[in-house]
Amino acid sequence: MLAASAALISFSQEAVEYPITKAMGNPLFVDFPSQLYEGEGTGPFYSADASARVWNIDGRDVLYIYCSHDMAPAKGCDHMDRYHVFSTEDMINWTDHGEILNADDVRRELGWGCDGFMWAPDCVYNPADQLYYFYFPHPATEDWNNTWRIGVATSKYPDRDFKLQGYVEGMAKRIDPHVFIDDDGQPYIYNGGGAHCFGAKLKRDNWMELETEPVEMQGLYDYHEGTWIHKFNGRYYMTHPDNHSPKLGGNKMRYAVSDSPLGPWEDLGIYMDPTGIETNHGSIVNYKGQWYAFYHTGDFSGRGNLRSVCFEPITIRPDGTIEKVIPTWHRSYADRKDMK
Ligand code: FUB
Repeated sequence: MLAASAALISFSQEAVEYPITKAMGNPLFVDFPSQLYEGEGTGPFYSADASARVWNIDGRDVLYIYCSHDMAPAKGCDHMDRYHVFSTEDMINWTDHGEILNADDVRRELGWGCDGFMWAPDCVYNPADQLYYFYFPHPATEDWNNTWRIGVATSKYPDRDFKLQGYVEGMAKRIDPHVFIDDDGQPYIYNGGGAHCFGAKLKRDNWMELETEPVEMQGLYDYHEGTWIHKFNGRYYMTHPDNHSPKLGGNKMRYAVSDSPLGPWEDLGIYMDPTGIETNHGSIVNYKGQWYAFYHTGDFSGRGNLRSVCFEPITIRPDGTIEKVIPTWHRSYADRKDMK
């Protein structure tokens, strides 16, 4: 039923000019057009795995979303073959800056890769060389489950002109790269999946090379994938989806704290209830003084593999605990005019 409602949204079949800006609420980005997977025409833009980053651009704080792109028709997560970048300055008007990278680019320019499988990415800014580093998980061959690499592309801009550089050698063959830069400028890189999470230092003068061997993070509870680190009052917070069963609503989002970016971690429990689909994956960011949790749902499509990024304002209490978030996915669905 939900999928049929979503299909009522129609888009122009003409070539799309980027950037495009539209006012929207949860679920985000579905009002933007998306190409179909190996098909003619366009449909709603489905997105997942949001990495939210705030950068000062020409004196203005701008929030960027680097996320993966669920392509319709979906076949599991196999067809996710490209990335777009989004931004906002008011959490209402969102800009789609267009595609920055796809799986064909990786195969053509780096000589490895496979169709699809451009999964949860991240992006950070290196002030030393004034480049944005875009990290993405992608298999080296069609044997996708055993050959994951963490690819890297860089750009002078946060939203365009990314050039593929290679991959981070020595990482675990797992997904969902995340880079955290500590206050002293030291970058750390994480990835994980299949209940294991790894972290390592990147070289300060080369953000594509490891300074230390990846070590498995200790003390996490029911870790699934989707590592995200933020710092609050001098402590390190890791948020991640757990393994909560899809039959019971899907992944919950948990958090753990540490006095070190590489743990050991102390689990502090759940900060977000399931969103009704198998996976969740998100990020936590402070924008203009307000903390936000980004996550994804399948509420617009009714399909677990045609997801939509959403966000909720959250409260981190003075004692460092996070007030539990009830995702507004039911309300956002009911509120949509085109669903009535
Ligand atoms: O989007 C593809 C995969 O699904 C991501 O890499 C995981 O975190 C899960 O959200």
